[in-house]
Amino acid sequence: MERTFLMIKPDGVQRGLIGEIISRFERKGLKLVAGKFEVLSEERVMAHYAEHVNKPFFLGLKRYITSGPCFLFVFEGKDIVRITREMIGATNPAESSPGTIRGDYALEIGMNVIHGSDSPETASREIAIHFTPDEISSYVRIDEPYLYE
Ligand code: IDP
Ligand code: MG
Repeated sequence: MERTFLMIKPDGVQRGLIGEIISRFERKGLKLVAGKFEVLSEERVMAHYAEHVNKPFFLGLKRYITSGPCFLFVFEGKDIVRITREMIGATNPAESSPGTIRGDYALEIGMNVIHGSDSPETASREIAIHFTPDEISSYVRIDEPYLYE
């Protein structure tokens, strides 16, 4: 089983979308194994968005992502990084397909509601930035025999 790091950004939290978004992943059959609510520290933002620190949009991104609490969570499942990125949709919500989270709930690239790791390697790195091992639960979902062949 693979894990991925997901985060509902401050716009998603303020707009009351936490439940809607988590439900989509739960209904798909993915397993929620960690979750917490917090305002990201400067240090964690720099680590999380290390690849973007020199981009022209970085200051705006940092201001946005620290403007209020985020909901950080980890889901587990087979091929989960690819599946969750598909469910999230393209980075720019104006171009995300209808039916994806960004396609259904957002309009512009600067406030696109949710973050999801883009590869299994990124997921391991991001989970380690935001969670300690004891914050992640291992358990069997009772419906697993009807989800995985
Ligand atoms: P991703 O979130 O789909 O992986 P990335 O290219 O990794 O997209 O960018 C990280 C985040 O930075 C985006 O989700 C978005 O919030 C923000 N971002 C990316 N490009 C722009 C931009 O051109 N203007 C403003 N914000 C941007
Ligand atoms: Mg990215």
